[in-house]
Amino acid sequence: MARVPDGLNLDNYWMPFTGNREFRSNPRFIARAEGVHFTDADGRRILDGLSGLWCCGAGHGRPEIADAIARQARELDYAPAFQMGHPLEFEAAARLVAHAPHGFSHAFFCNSGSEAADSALKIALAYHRARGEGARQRLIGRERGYHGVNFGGMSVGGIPGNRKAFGQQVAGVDHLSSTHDLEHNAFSRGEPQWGAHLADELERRIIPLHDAANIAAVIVEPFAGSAGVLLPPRGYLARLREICDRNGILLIFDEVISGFGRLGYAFAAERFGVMPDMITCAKGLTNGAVPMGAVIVREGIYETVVNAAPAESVEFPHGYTYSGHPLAAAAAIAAIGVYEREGLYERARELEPHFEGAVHALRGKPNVIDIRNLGLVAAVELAPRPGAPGVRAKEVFLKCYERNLMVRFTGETIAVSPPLVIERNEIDTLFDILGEVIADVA
Ligand code: PXG
Repeated sequence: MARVPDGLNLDNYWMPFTGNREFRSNPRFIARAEGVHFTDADGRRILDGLSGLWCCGAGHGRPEIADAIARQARELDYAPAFQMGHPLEFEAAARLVAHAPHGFSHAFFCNSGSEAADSALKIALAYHRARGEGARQRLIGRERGYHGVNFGGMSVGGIPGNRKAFGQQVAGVDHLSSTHDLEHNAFSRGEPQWGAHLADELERRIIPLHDAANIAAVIVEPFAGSAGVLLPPRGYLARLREICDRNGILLIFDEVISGFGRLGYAFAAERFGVMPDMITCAKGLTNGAVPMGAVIVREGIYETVVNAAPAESVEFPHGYTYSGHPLAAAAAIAAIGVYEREGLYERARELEPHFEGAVHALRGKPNVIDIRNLGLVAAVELAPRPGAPGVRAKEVFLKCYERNLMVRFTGETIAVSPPLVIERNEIDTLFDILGEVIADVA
């Protein structure tokens, strides 16, 4: 069993999304991180196969980011977020909008991906109301989608385990079907070929049921991350865009995971050549160093909401004490600077073929029923152990950790998405360990 740091009291912390009892029986403590490695409380170096939790694309311990945060903490630790401004939040918004695809104009700041999702949904409702279409209140998500844990995001999300304990959801929500289909798409390299027509369900089932005039927005992840790396079939997102356009429905891409280089571009929207009306992001926005989320809106959305309200009113009564927090703004500016200066998105594109080859080399290992990849994201899906769903993947996760590799498990799937600064030989090490462990766990 790994060491618990001396004298540490484990009695009072209620851990998020964690088996609290299991953790205490087998504690795993991270002490430090640098580059693509963690160091645990025992001094073991552990290869970070998931960029933290999909957030540290530039690698850990970046001095540029740490220095920017430290400088800012000394200069201005906090400024009131409402009715007052500080220069850095405006600068961070300008940098983020410039970093986003052409046609986006404003960024609204919050502190997490969950808050970004709920903020985007509220912007959609306010936007339609400002245009005199206040009946547009229905929100459409997708089965197996994840948009965080707040009530809006949970409701449009489609992971049953995240919803069933909480009963009441936001009303007026419906869900598209998931695009995940092993029968047609198992072992696809890159975007799966089959399934663009699944977008038509919006027009065939959902719009006739609710009436387009009542639908505010469709929110999807360009690829579903938390549910196990479910990739969009080729042409699917473009078709969703067309249907939304024809029906006056806003399209929101939740890019909390797919943003900041995971797919080799600042945002997945660019990679797929499909522009949503809003992009939500978080995680990589500060390289994970300070909590921060954002909603980036297309030209016209801010103007519509703001100009519809009386002069000198608070046009959009929504925001957080820590929206645009000085430390987060400093971290975001520094992180975007690192991504741009070091060309990390191009680097991810260059590494993609090697990464793809390395993960698909695990085909044929015991119980591997699918391997999928795009950008620097990959997943290996395992057959469930009869009578014990999910246990096999969890065992793989725990055994990888014992062998100095951090991956993520979700359901029957192992997800991998290392920092963009990873080297080719480290990619090889990552998949060698994963392959050995999958064989061991059989
Ligand atoms: N949207 C998406 C698409 C996400 O992936 C959130 C919203 C919520 O973000 P916050 O910052 O509120 O946690 C997320 C978060 C995993 C994993 O292993 C994924 C997330 C978080 C933790 C673990 O798949 N995604």
